[in-house]
Amino acid sequence: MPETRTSVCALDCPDTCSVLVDIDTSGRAVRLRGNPKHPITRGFLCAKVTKYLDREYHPDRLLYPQRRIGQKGDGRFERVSWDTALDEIAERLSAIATNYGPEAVLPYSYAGTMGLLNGSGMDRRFFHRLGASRLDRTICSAAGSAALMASQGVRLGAPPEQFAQSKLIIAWGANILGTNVHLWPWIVEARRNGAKFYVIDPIRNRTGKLADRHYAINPGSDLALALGMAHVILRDGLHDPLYLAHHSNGFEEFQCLAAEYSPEKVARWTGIPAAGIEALAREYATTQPAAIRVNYGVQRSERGGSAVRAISALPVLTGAWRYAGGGMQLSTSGAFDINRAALERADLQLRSPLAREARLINMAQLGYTLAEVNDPPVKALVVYNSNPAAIAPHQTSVLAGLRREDLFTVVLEQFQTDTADYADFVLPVTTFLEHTDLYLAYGHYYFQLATPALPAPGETKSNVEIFRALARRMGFEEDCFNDTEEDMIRSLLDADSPYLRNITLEKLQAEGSVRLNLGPDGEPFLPFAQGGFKTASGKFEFGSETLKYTAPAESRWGDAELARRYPLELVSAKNDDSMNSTFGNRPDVDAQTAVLLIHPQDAAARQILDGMLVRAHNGRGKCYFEARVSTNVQPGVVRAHSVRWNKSSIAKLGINQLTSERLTDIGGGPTFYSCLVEVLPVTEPQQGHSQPVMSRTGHSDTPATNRHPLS
Ligand SMILES: Nc1nc2c(c(=O)[nH]1)N[C@H]1C(S)=C(S)[C@@H](COP(=O)(O)OP(=O)(O)OC[C@H]3O[C@@H](n4cnc5c(=O)[nH]c(N)nc54)[C@H](O)[C@@H]3O)O[C@H]1N2
Ligand SMILES: Nc1nc2c(c(=O)[nH]1)N[C@H]1C(S)=C(S)[C@@H](COP(=O)(O)OP(=O)(O)OC[C@H]3O[C@@H](n4cnc5c(=O)[nH]c(N)nc54)[C@H](O)[C@@H]3O)O[C@H]1N2
Ligand code: SF4
Ligand SMILES: [Mo]
Repeated sequence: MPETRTSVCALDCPDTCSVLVDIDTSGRAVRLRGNPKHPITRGFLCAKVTKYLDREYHPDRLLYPQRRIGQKGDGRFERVSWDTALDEIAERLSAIATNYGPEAVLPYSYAGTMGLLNGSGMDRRFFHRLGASRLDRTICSAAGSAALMASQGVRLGAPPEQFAQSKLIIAWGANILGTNVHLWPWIVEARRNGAKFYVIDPIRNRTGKLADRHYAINPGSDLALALGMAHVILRDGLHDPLYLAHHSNGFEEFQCLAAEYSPEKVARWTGIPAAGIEALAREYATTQPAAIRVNYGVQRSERGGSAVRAISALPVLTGAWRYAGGGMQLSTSGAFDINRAALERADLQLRSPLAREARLINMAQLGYTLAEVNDPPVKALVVYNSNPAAIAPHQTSVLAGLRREDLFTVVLEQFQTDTADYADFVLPVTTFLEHTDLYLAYGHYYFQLATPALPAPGETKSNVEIFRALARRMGFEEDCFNDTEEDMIRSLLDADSPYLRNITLEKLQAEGSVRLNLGPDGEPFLPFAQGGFKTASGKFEFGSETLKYTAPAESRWGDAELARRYPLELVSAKNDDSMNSTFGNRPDVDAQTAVLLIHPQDAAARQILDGMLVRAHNGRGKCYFEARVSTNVQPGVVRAHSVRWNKSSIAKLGINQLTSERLTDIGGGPTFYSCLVEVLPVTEPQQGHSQPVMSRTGHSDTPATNRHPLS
């Protein structure tokens, strides 16, 4: 009988969709659809996950454990049994822990799956019990999260449904159509009711093109813009004195600070004319309800944390939090107030040979860590839910580290990624359609349970199963290593949180998706309408002492010598049709991520024509692209979509050859979008003189760059 099963999209996306899986009589899935009954998914999926069955049934899926036979990076392996793989891995990890101390083992994972069990469950228990180094998972949202924690004390935001009631919506470094498409229908509804929609983004992307106004801000200057807007609001007395008096701390200092940021001054940093800043600030302050959707694009630059903090001050200044359809959303994840201690069992570190809390290693500095950290050095790396060889900054140093002969590397993967090519063992894992997990969301307030919709192919296992089996091999005897998925869910729900009251495994099993308890039924959830900030003072903290603006050192207004040598700012933002590097094996995605947008003026100055093969380089490395001459970027800014697989790129050089390991102002996040480069045409010597090379990658199905003489 054909049937339809329900699942949850596990990709790192704020929308966390409820997915329907149509299955034919032979048991094969034939279609994925958005669940029409789910209040956020509302019957549609993004284009990339609509096509996910291609990935599910792809002939390149990894199905068996493999052991390396070639050089590191070659990607040559032999098939081995699970017993052989697990025995050998357990033996090597034990030996390394004994010889160097358990902190010589480093887990490396991010949000390849957002599932709590497979993303921060049995894996964490395993590494805590071992006494392994702890990984500081900063690669994405650390700066913005630190900002929200400092100012609001909690990561809560306006619910997406309420955007329909807004009269003014600002997408601030948020490519909503590409990365958060389920918010879009509410924006459409709001606009139908007369709302204005503005976008603040250095790039004119699909979202910017559909806006009433697009402010092409200089990369990394958002802190200045937010202060400039505050300047106008306060100067013109458009603030909400009652809200500020009751619910904020440090307002007087903030007022003094903002006074220094006149629109004229801010215009020079941001590239937005003073009159535009004036108008935007006044309109924002005098329109209620007004909502800001700020996404993580803003915080990937040197002053990114402070930028988010200053932006979060705007709805406090105007009292926008009072209204349904007002306020701000960066993340909603703070409402999923689960019992992390029970899920992750950090206490097991005390039972490890280390007998204390292990050291913390910043994942945004993997290259540095593998080269320099020496107390003890990292001797084993266990990678899952991530592809650091492609996605981590300063790729030359990351790859040098992965190539180290004395580094024992295990990679749990669905596909043979760039990172898997460097593994000593590759272990095949299930997809979200094949395992049980529980999903929180960072763009809405529904908790969702997924049980397997499809059988696990070949010998694939979930992360949970693999770490459970490894724990047994290592002789870890604690009961928690026998926990079933259901046991784990019960323990993480056993939390002292009003948001989780009455949410049980049984309820999740019965309903699939459960709205958190956010207050009385039928009443809008207004997280900060009456204050209720979760800082120590219980008030919004302006933190003015941290908000003085200076341009990012790595920008056209920063280090002058650097900017002279590398005069273009590279923004390597997300690709609409993929998910970081996850779909990098798809030819269409490969072509989309092979392109560099460059403004006609910058192209002309360098004799670059549309379609030409170009090289972007800086002091750290280089990467080749097909040039697309376009006014969707401003002069001085170039844009490439992330993240192409290294192995599909010319000379196997990925975009993160160009990015640095410099960290953000707060939170220790990476600064992917503070990146200066120079771009030049690639010329080939031909019959005595140089000829520019036309790239053929863009529109064909096979990445022609693979065939290029430079590869
Ligand atoms: N289709 C798709 N969806 C995704 C992903 C994907 O790869 N593809 N990745 C997922 C992940 S991991 C994340 S973290 C989220 C991220 O979601 P977003 O934060 O929306 O994505 P980004 O592309 O990083 O940045 C958003 C926008 O910020 C702009 N931007 C860059 N620098 C600046 C700046 O200095 N100031 C301002 N104002 N804007 C700036 C970029 O041009 C981009 O249009 O998306 C998730 N969803
Ligand atoms: N230049 C540049 N670099 C960037 C960014 C950028 O914008 N520009 N964005 C950064 C950001 S925001 C992020 S979040 C990171 C993302 O970087 P990563 O966290 O590495 O994310 P992905 O590239 O999507 O790779 C996730 C991998 O997890 C695997 N996977 C999926 N499900 C499972 C599972 O259940 N088990 C196991 N073991 N594996 C699974 C997938 O097959 C995939 O290869 O990249 C960062 N790097
Ligand atoms: S990637 Fe995002 S929008 Fe696409 S199906 Fe998954 S959760 Fe939904
Ligand atoms: Mo991310």
